[in-house]
Amino acid sequence: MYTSRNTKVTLFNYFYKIQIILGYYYLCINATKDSSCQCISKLNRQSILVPRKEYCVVNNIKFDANNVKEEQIKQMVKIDAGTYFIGTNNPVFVADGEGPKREVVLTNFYIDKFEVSNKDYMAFVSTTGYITEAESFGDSFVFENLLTQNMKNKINKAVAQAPWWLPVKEASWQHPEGPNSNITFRMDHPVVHVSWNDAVAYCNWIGKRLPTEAEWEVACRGGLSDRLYPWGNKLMPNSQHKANIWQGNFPIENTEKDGYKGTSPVTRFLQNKYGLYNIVGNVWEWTADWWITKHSHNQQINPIGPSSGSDKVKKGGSYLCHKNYCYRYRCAARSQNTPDTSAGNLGFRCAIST
Ligand SMILES: [Ca+2]
Ligand SMILES: [Ca+2]
Repeated sequence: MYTSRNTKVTLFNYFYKIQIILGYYYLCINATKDSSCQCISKLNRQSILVPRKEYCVVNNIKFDANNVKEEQIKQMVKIDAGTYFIGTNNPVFVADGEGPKREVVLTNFYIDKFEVSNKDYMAFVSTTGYITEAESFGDSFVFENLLTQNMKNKINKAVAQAPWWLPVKEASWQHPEGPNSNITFRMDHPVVHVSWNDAVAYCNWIGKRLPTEAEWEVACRGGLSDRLYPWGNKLMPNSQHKANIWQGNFPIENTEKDGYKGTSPVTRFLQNKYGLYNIVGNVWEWTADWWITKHSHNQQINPIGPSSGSDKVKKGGSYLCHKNYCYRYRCAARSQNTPDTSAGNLGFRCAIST
């Protein structure tokens, strides 16, 4: 399966050179429409011209917790079956489909305590030889201020309306800021530059799946109701940083008051009563659902989102989020990317059904 993908690399790259131009035009148009946030919600690759194999159709697969190794279960928390609320009637970004507040009924599920780390992903790649889409395409998006001046001097393109996002050649999960960077001292940090397809491939390999958006948000809320964050409504209770986000004047000044300019270890910020870390902040997290912005007010049982679409839902915001720029480190907040998009602030965690 992985070998057949490798044979398409050359073709990907050929068409990519042409389509990246069209891609930036697309990004420019859409960024102009949505001035409320220029995170990476509009950073989408436009270059898939050959049929690709899905590793699975997540929503149609039944997973059995008994098949997942015991040590894996220890790294997860069980969310009990029940009736919960997701969404909000006080949306910050109405166009994102943060509302309305709506009732969902979920069956038992487990979700990872931590974002999937570089160490985790390396185990997958070492075993399977998997090639991520960033590696296939030959580049990925990196936040400018994480690059050395030497690297920036080599790049003459940037994303319209969000010029701090640069397409960096050979940026990948093993080289987050390009070929001269590495993850040697970041093995406990979240894996980044992984597309939705790359995330699904990992989850399948380890016997898990991506959480649905409803599962992710219920997990985020930690048993609280009508709260902004996993721990409550106050961003910094007792003056303590609860998440790895941006402090300072985005995008030119990052005071790093939470201790991190980029990613933090996946074990760093415990955020709610369920025992989840970095469920908001650090890196955005892919969910299984296709993206829509119109939601029914009616109660839904184990909702899995629409059956098809062009973008996948991501949740939680990242180390680049600031209230004045991308106030999306809230449980109800959401954004989207095409399944083949990757960037330096986008990762995932896995779930399983019971
Ligand atoms: Ca930070
Ligand atoms: Ca996160």
